[in-house]
Order: sequence, then C-alpha cells, then structure tokens
Amino acid sequence: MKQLLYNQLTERKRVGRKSFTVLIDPDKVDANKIDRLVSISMEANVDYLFVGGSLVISNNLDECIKQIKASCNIPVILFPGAPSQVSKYADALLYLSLISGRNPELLIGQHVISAPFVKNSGLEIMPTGYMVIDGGAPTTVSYISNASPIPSDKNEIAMCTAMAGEMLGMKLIYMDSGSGAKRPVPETMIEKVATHIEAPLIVGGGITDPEKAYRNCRAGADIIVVGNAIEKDDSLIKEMSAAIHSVPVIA
Ligand code: 1GP
Repeated sequence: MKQLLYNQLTERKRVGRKSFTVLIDPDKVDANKIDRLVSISMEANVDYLFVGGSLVISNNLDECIKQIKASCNIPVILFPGAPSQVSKYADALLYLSLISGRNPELLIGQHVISAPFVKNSGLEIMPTGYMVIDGGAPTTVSYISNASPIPSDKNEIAMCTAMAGEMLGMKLIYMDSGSGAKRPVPETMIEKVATHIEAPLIVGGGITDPEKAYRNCRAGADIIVVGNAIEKDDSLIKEMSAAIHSVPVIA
C-alpha cells in the first residue's frame, strides 16, 4: 500500500513540525469559492486540504477535487462522511473507524461493504481512529453517527480509546468535536492523548481563533483542521496558518 503522505506526516511529527489543514465541504462551495480558497491556501502555505462532510448532498465531489488539483499542489485528503465519498482524484483517504462510538456500522460494517471499491481506487489509505468528543451541543457528526461522543471532561476515556485504536493498528488518531462545535476539544484532553500515543494526532471541530489552534499544537496536536470558521471568514486561513507554523520545532 502507498504510504507517501503518511511518511511525510510521521516525519513532520518526528521533528515537531505542525500542520494546518483547511476542510472543504463540497456542499458549501461553488467553483468561485473553490478557486478563492485554493489561492488563499497556497499563499498561506496550508499543508493539506481535507475534502468531505458528514452529509454530502450534492454530487460534485469529483468535480470539486479535480478543480482543486488543477490549480494547486497541496495534497488533497478525503475525509468521508460515508463510503460513497470516495474519489480517485484525491491523493489519500482517511479510512475512518469511529472508535469512540459503539455503532458497529461505523466501526467496521461500512468498511466491509466498501473495501473492494476503496482498494481499487488507488488512493493512499490512512487507517484513522476517529474519536468524536462532546462539543457542548449535538453536531451533524454526533447525530448522524448515532453514537455517544466522549464526554469532554473524561480525559482518561479519550486516552484509553486512542491507545486502543493505535494498538489495533490505526495510523492516525483524529479527535473531533464536530463541525461548528460550541466547545472545541479541551487542551487537557489533547495533552493526555498526545502523551500516550505515537501516531500523528489530528484535532478539529469548533476551532475559530488562531490562539486556540496554537495552544492545541502546544498541547500535542500535530494537525489542526478548520472548516466552519473559514467558511465564514476566509481571511482566517492566513492567521491560522501563521499561528500553527509558529510553534517551535524540536531543535
Ligand atoms: C469537523 O474537524 C472538522 O469534522 C472541522 O470542524 O468545521 O468546526 O472547523 P469545523
């Protein structure tokens, strides 16, 4: 299996280089918006683009990714809300198992059904332990997944879940309080998880200001994902990127 991007991520983690990811929801962008987001992202040295959403209602995933790839070389990683959200035009796919929940369909069921299709896509597959953390109010992901999120004050549950996911072979851990969450993942929880796993740690959901992104990185997040706040104000891309990239690397 291809490991190009994953090797890059682990190398970045090894030297303490933090990454900034802009999340693009194909339902919320048109061609002009994609062009704008891509051009600002290139200028701001965004490291990765995630494409996906819990609900992808429109049928323009391929077109959206083709347009992005035509105008930039930032790696595009699929962040699928459903097995149908696979596009061969992306570079890689977060192969998500919802390890914080107890819904067998999202732990393994949908993976079994889509396995041949995913394998034939030729995409780099990144096995990802996906942990939904309570963000203060129901989010699309917490509702759609039909699974309870981890309470935001239960750091030990988050730690044990991430450790179990890593020992089961997951190569990335993603802590997400859901798009537009009122409360992003607390730093104490990020720190607890980060100190007990070796896999690169992705954190997202409800991050609206660069200071919070910076503090998350200092707490141990390796990759910060921002979607909702950027949809509202894309000038944030530059500030977020600068804050995340200002975290000192390991000397
Ligand atoms: C959601 O982690 C992502 O799955 C990003 O969340 O849209 O709130 O930035 P936001």
